[in-house]
Amino acid sequence: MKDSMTLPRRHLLAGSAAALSALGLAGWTGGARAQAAAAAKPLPAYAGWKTPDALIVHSSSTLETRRSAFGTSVITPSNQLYVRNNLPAPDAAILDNRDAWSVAIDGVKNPRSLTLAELRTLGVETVATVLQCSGNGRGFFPSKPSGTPWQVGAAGCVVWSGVPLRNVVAALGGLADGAAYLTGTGGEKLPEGVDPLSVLVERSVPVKALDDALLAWEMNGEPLSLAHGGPLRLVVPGYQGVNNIKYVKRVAFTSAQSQARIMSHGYRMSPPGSKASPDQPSVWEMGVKSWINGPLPDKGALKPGQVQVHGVAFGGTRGIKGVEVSVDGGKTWLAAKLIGPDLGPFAWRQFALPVRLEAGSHVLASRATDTAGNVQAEQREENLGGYNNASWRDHAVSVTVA
Ligand SMILES: Nc1nc2c(c(=O)[nH]1)N[C@H]1C(S)=C(S)[C@@H](COP(=O)(O)O)O[C@H]1N2
Ligand SMILES: [Mo]
Repeated sequence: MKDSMTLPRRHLLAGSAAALSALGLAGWTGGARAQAAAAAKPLPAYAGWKTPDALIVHSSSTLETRRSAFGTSVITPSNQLYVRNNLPAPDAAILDNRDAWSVAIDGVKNPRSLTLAELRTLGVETVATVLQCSGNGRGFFPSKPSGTPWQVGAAGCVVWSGVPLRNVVAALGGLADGAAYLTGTGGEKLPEGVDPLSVLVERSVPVKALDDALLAWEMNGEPLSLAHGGPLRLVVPGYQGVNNIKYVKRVAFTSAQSQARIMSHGYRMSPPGSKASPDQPSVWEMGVKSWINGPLPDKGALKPGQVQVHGVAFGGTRGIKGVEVSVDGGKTWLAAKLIGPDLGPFAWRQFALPVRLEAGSHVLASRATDTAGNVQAEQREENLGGYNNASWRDHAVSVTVA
């Protein structure tokens, strides 16, 4: 299943710049930016409360956080967080009575449905996780895979509150025999006249994910919004975004993976030139990755002198041991300092390194190492769908000092 293809914003910018130069106004970048903003798509209604300036609207179901909007704080504010919907979001009326939302739990000794009100009595925990679309970084693939050309902003670090799924399983007598996968089903209304399995958002992850999974009803200290899966979401810490099922209506412990197309053929690491198939690896656990959020080239040339190179780093299911920064495109590396609070293995860490930059152009890169010693790769793993891009070279930025 691919994101719908939309005109990248850089084309709008290029278009406006060309229009301005035709009018003899080339170089009047304030005007070019205003014109590009006017041409940008508006936020869709279900996400109308978000901050437009912080987001790139690829389509009504794909909103990306601007790299410059990540700033230097650890938590991504909800109103700046990316959105990705494979189906139209459900009607906002599902939030009218949150406590009445019910989720069916199958593949346990005593299967039954539980309301959100009942779930709240079974326990509560808070966990910070990186929520990242597996297509984040697809925009850097030279092969131009179909799908949204996300750069770095199909990701954020957010705080969830909800009940540990293992508490729910314990309350229902434990896992039934033969449970190999944890399968979550989204509660969207399916379009009519098509095979339900071709559109259903249903994903399976290995059952070991039960150790950390949460049924979450709050994000960043607020009741979960519709855009992010309210009233209830399956959160699988350390796993790619698609496995974190919004408006979750069923959780099943199954012996086989879901037959839904989004599981069997979508989100597979298919070799270039091949066809997606269920025997290829699915996008599950995230790998070690980092990127620089400043300085960025979009504000024009920097003045010679000291800058704070800063960014974020995460290890998927593991914490971060360290981050190195290069200001010469990866020829030499310096250890950056991990800054800010450590919110646990599933959150990202902020890093910073003060460096002096002299006049010229400089390629800034970052390279993270997780607590198991895995080092962020230089190259992306080529694949049909443009998934799992963690290449430090692809995520480098080039800045000019003058
Ligand atoms: N029910 C449901 N859950 C879903 C999706 C969806 O379309 N429907 N999209 C998935 C994908 S591909 C991603 S990247 C994340 C996006 O989460 P967000 O929109 O809260 O940022 O949700 C995942 N969970
Ligand atoms: Mo995604």
